[in-house]
Amino acid sequence: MVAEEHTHADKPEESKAEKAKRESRFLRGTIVEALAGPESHVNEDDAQVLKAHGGYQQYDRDARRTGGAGKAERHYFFMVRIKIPAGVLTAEQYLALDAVADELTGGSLRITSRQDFQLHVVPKRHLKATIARINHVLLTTLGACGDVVRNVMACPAPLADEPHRRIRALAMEISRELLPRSRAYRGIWLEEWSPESAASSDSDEEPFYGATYLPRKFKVGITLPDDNSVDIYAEDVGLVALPENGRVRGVNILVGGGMGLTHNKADTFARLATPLGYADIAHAVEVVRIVAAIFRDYGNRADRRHARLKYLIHERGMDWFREEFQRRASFELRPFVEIGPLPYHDYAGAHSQGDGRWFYGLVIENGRIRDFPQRRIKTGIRALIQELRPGIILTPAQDLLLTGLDDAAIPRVEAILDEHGIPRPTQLSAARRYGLACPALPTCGLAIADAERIMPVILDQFEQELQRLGLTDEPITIRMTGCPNGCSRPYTADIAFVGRSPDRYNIYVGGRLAGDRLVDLYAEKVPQERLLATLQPLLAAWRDQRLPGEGFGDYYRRTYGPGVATDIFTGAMDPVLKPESAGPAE
Ligand code: SRM
Ligand code: SF4
Repeated sequence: MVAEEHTHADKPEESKAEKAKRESRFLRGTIVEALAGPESHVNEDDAQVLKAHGGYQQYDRDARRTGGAGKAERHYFFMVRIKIPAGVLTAEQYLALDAVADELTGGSLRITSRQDFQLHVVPKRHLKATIARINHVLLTTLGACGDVVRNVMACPAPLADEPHRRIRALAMEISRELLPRSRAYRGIWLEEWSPESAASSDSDEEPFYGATYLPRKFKVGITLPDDNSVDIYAEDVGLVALPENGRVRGVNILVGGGMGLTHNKADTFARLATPLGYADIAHAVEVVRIVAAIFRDYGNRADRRHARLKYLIHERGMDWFREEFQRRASFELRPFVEIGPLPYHDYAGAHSQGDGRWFYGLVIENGRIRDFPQRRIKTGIRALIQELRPGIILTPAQDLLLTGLDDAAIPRVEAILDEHGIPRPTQLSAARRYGLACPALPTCGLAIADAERIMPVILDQFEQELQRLGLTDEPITIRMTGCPNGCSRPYTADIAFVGRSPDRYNIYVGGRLAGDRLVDLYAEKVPQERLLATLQPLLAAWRDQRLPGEGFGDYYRRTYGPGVATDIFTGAMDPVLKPESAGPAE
């Protein structure tokens, strides 16, 4: 094994973001001064550095639309993301976050598509108190955003067997191992600050990351062969732990997944992660460290649009990557073990944990926990957690599992849901259970169109149509994003709507819950009110022509061909979805 390298090979000119990181003195920037200043926002460089602390500067996109033009009139606030490895937290931690949301932010808690929580609409004057209070209950925002290893996901099922326990523990170990080490976080948010204390050290405190951290975000997911709810093929590095006689012996390693693409930029694409090999479980942390280190050393630092592992692998090829990996590894990489399509579970409703206890999966539409006029979701979940004190696991589908419940708790859960007007999971259609939408407008600075806000209406329409066709209970995944960055992982769904311009969407079809297949572009720039009408003929054809049990995406593929990137295992084709990759037109 070679020593850790920081070669930043082939180093052309660095991007603005690289410069901001380099000059930040290990994530300090001038955040302390900016927090103390009278403005409602921070400068561009500090906003960049703040991301690694878990904070995103945003502004009210609705107000900008209706208000006057120009930066000065923007109504700024921050989004704070809490990094929760494997999505596991305690009742006390939940209740503390619930209170912080009410007292210091816009009031909602939002479960993300990576098992985190986000607090939205945090005014600058409340940033320090918000982050400090999160830390007081032993949670952190460090590394939740920014150019570092992001939240490490793991299959959320709280089953009491060794493999499930092992992968949860592994997610936490990888997360700890690759957390930034800079003392800036503590100095800025947790100590009595002064410019001196927060700027205290300029020495190299980042043995792994170095002064400029990674070229961009880096995502890790871990699962078992019986569940793909983490969307393993969308990760920069995905580990599928393979049990033998009840114990995890090793991991299949997949690398180079990613969803983000840009409309009209043919050199950008979504890519499914491809097999690298198999390693003993004892080497799993080393595996992730090496893959991240190759990205650190060779990733594109001049053009952020191409600064993801998937582009590096696409450009240099898997053979180069495997060789580079092996050169750095202390062990021999073994051949990838063949695995079939991974099933998918949303864990809704009551399930046995296998230790005499139960868990109960709540379906939270778009992960948004707040009170709506008819459905008092925030109050209801708080009441549940105050009374039952369960364990909590957030899922990659923006849902929440209450864990460790005894027999008597299940009827109480359902009674409390009923009291607060929250539908029981069993009352929801499959489309509603499996649907995902990103936040988009009004908080996301990159949104082109709405997603979370209109998804409930879109699902109402699809539910009615699916009911008319007698397909209400068929598992189908419909995902929506306000732009092509892919935050709700649209490009592996049965059906995806991706914001193309305000109120218009590209429609993609042909993925499936197993997450191992990319979609085709089916129709472009469809007005929001025509989304259902555009898909109606295809839905009807699915009903009429499908094989027994055949899902929508599978029917589409059988009928219209394999599309761009279906076989990730043969390596015959690089599994990418370019912005213009079109399937058969209607
Ligand atoms: Fe994302 C940027 C929200 C998961 C790909 N994402 C953003 C930002 C921070 C917008 C920004 O840069 O200003 C969004 C904040 C909106 C808001 O108001 O909250 C945002 N992303 C989210 C969340 C909250 C969506 C959700 O519905 O839950 C998810 C937070 C995850 C977390 O807890 O860490 C979220 N983002 C994802 C995923 C899915 C995943 O990781 O499994 C992806 C696709 C996978 C991938 O990374 O390729 C994703 N987000 C992006 C991208 C495109 C990256 C790229 O390679 O081009 C951006 C844009 C960027 O980074 O410049 C982005
Ligand atoms: Fe924002 Fe686009 Fe991500 Fe949606 S997909 S949260 S609009 S960056």
